[in-house]
Amino acid sequence: MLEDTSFAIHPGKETNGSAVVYQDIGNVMDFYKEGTAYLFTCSNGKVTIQFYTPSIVRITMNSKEWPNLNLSKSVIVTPQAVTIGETNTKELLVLKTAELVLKIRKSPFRVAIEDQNGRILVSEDKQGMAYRENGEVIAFKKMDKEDHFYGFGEKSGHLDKRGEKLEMWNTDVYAPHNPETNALYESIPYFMTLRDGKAHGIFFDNTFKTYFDMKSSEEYYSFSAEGGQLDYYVMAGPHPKHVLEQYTYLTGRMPLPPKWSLGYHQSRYSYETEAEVRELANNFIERDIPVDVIHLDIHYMNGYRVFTFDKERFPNPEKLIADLKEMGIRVVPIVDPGVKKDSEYPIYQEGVLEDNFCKYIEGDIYYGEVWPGNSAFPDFTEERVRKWWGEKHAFYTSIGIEGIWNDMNEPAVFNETKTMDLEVMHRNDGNPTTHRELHNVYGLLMGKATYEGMKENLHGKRPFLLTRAGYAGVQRYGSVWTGDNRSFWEHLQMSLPMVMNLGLSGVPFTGPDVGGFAHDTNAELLTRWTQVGAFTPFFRNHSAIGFRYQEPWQFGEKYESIMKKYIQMRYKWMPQLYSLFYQASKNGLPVMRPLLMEYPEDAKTYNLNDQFMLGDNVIMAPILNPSVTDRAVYLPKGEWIEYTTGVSYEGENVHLVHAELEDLPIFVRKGTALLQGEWNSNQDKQTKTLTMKVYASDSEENYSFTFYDDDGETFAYENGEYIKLDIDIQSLKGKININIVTIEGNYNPAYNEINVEVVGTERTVSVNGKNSHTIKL
Ligand code: MIG
Repeated sequence: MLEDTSFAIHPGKETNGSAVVYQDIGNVMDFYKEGTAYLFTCSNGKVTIQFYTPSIVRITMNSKEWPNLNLSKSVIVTPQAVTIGETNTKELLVLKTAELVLKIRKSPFRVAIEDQNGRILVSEDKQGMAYRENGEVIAFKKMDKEDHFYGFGEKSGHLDKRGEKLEMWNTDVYAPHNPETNALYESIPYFMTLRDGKAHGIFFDNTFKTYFDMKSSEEYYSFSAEGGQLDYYVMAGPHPKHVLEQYTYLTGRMPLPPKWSLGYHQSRYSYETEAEVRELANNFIERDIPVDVIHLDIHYMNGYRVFTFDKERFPNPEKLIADLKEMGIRVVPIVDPGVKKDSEYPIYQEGVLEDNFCKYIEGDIYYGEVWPGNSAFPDFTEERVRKWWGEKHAFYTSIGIEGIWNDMNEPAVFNETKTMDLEVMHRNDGNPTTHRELHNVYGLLMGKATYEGMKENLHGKRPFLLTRAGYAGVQRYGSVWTGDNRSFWEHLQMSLPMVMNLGLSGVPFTGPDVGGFAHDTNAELLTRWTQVGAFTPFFRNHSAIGFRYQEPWQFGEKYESIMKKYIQMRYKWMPQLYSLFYQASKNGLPVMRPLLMEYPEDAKTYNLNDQFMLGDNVIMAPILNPSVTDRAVYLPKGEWIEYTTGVSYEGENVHLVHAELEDLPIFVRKGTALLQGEWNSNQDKQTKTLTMKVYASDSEENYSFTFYDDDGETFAYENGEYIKLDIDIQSLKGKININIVTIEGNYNPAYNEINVEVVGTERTVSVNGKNSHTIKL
């Protein structure tokens, strides 16, 4: 029965005019505090409010019973002991921490959240929190004229999602990846709102199909789910960087990846034989094109059975892997979740006998058609099954494999719905529930099983995981590529906001298939894309069966030499990149960022899609169109130097820059510094000469940054085997003062000093007060 507080809204043409009826949560009848939670009994449901830190609050609504606060697959922390001030009047309950003020109106129940300065972060629209008889839950929030929305994980379209309606449902989308294709492989129901230079975040931790609607109204936006609880966290910011630190405090940060995984990856669906892989590797060596990883797509397996090699195509994988490793190249094989139904296949036998596959409630195994034919799917929602799957990876690690590529883990199934039957009942560690509820976390949990299993099997070496599907928190296990794009200029363009929004969603290690997956690429597109790829966090060239091969040498010497230059540049920039990855592992900040992250006060950055930053001081302005050699570049506040030409540019200005096919415009902010290594050879990728380029400023500037390094492949850094320098740089008239604020760790790198090189006008340089151009380590 719906009470009189129910209301109807007309979300627009989509419903053909028929109203959708929601039940409002109603009035607060009673509330009390228990432990860290405030519990409210309302006329039409129950609500809890918990503070996780002074700047993070969680609100959970359940229409029937007390909210279950232990369902999260993403949140890895519990509430801290936060000091809360409390003022209770007849109309209002005010809860105050050092960072947040919650004004809870009682009739009807509505929450307005402000920061300690009275800045409103979120306030509920007149409709508040509500639900429908079909189980849908929804929150309506007021939308400000100045609100801009970012994050939302992996989405097509532009950076700012105002005016969009987004759906979260992990989906294998071979085509088309159009601007309106918004359910893709990853679902990260999280976003950041930027309003007048200040930011806050909302994480809607609901694993059902969810929607975010910033389109239907100019007065309010909403987020909703097909079922479950309305369960969301508000993060106070106020800087976009704070929001990301707060969000990744909740959902975790990426562990330091192995350094080799930051190199260039070459892939193809598929390199089909050992001979082909050897020839490919030789090509890289002979041409002196850097490569760290060759991926093996599904053809390496025996009839697409995971944890097998095809004996004819790959007669001696162990030898292949050892030989490639000598050449400085690692092999990463693909592993899909589908296990072929074949009673003579050990993985299938074990899976059935040990009861590890997803089943219907009645007990029948769910079978779906995927590459191996009819297949069963491990129930990754169960710890026991994750362990089993993880242990199976000894098959790979025992022959020298250190990285795994998880595909098809939405899970994708070749049928009408593209996925598993929604009625399948997952075990879910003792809390059984349907695939409808857990669909969006299947990939995350496969990633967890794989990463943890690989880590265990590698005995101290860092595993690398590449995963297609995921949910909030996926950064704890792997890197993400953006799936089956196509060799279109439009897809090169779209990859920038896509990767930037993934970065704003806590996932720093991402990138698209460079050159485009489906469709035939062409020389110019591949060259421009490789220039961009050299600076995206994940850098892999991958292409589909039946389309043109797109290794860097496929289009002749002219293009090869340009691509080679940029792939080598990737390695020259490795010390800089690795230091940024270190930061990401510490505070969750993305390696590749939109400009708005560094310049939130500057409205010109709010929907700047065709430029990006690497860290806090470098702007890339690639050419993203065919036959084009000029483009406009917006440079924010400060003075900038173009990396290759050394030309200076004024900030807060749009400049027209020229870039021939061999040029990628890169701008470094004056007053800052860049760490540069060198390219030696595939067999020897270690930096031996480390240079710090200081971009001298003419006005007084201070810049602080951290340089980090370690062995790049083990967990020895956890025991102090690293080197970390906090460096301050002061640009003064005619002078650069470098101060090593702290130096930490006992790792001995191959270089024993950092050479300081000043870019710009002549300066005297001092290190810790003494005239010198070297930092001794
Ligand atoms: O149904 O393994 O996105 O990268 O090459 C296609 C074959 C399955 C989809 C992946 C793609 C991979 C391909 N896979």
